[in-house]
Amino acid sequence: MSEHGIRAAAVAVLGKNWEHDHTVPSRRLYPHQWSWDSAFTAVGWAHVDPERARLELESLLGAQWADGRVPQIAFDPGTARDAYAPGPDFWRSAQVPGAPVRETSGIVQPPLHAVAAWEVFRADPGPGRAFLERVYSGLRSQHEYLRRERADGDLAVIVHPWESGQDNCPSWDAELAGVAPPADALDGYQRRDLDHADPADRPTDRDYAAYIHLAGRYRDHGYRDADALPDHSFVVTDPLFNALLGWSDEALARIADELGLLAQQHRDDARRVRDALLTELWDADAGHFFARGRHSGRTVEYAVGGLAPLVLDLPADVVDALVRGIRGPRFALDDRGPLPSYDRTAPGFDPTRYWRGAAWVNTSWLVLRGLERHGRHDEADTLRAALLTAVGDGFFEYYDPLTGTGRGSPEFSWSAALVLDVLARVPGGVAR
Ligand code: 9WN
Repeated sequence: MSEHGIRAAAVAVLGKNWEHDHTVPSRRLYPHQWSWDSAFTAVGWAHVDPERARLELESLLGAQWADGRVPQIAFDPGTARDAYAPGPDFWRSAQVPGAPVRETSGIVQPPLHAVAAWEVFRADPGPGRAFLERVYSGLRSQHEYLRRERADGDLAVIVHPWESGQDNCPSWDAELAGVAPPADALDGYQRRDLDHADPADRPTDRDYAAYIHLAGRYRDHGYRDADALPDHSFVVTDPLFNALLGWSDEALARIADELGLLAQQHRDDARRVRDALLTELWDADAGHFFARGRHSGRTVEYAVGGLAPLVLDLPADVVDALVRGIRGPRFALDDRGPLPSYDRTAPGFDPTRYWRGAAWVNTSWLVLRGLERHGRHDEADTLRAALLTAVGDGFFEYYDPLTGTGRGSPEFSWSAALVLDVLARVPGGVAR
């Protein structure tokens, strides 16, 4: 398909998934508003309809909690309460002091939102400046929440695999091994995802039992981190989550500069996250960033999230090692499709199961941005071509990295949105 055809098809997918003030990730599988999906989608909308991009981020921030957390899911009051599980009746946010009027889940997702807000501003600076004024304090308190309640030194922890955005990534297996859901954890629970997706692609029931158990325990502590975390069995420091925190700190600094506010704190935060990623999660021998569990220690799993720190300002030797990994057998960069979510050479690699091998557009887009930042234009051009090849047959939720076949939801919002961004950037990383 021509670039013109891809662009038109991507705009059509976003239009179909638009729901009064936000974009659903997928009409059937994910019929509400998801946190990091909205950030990715806003980046795409910025190229074709900046007003929708602004609405997307502002509607999500309208569901922010008083403590600053931006919820993983903001439920659409017009959608059936049982259309997605676990739904609002499981999370019960309405019973929590400080939760917004709109019902939400109680966990978070990777904080890409300040980056998205900055890109939305740059696409349309006229109305964009007032938009930045409206969103800045919410974005700042999102970061303050993570640093206050989720601190692991200068990094932030996640307390549920869903908070990573990479739900069943093998990097969580060791920490999840210590989670002991009761045998009846899924009794009375209907996995609505299996109504719409191939069970062979989705997380297993065993993983789901742990997800529900962990979420229920966190909820039963009133989502108060100080109460919940001391004996919480899943506490992980994830390189992707923290890379996006640091990247968004940089964006907050630019936003503060634009608004004539003090930006130095944000620059210091960004530097501290970068330095801590290098001292805490970088493995120079392996040439990869690895996640670390509070109980299980450092995992040696080569997940695509371990490449995400490329979006930050890194030393040249670290960039060189990451690029070698991208080109090597584990990620096998070529122009046929996105990078696998997990090491192709690992025994547990599964090319179609969600975050255990399946290739996603969003993580490749992050790596692409990182390669551009570091002037690795050959690899960036290959990845750009790979993304455009993949979506030629549709904006799927994920792709089989061995065959290029699209899988999961066929009209998936961030796949369309991020390809709009790819098309708007010429090879070499300069915006068109
Ligand atoms: C749980 C919406 C979300 C993405 C995640 C992806 C998947 C949900 C699920 O879909 O997670 O949040 O039910 O599996 O893993 O990254 O935000 O698109």
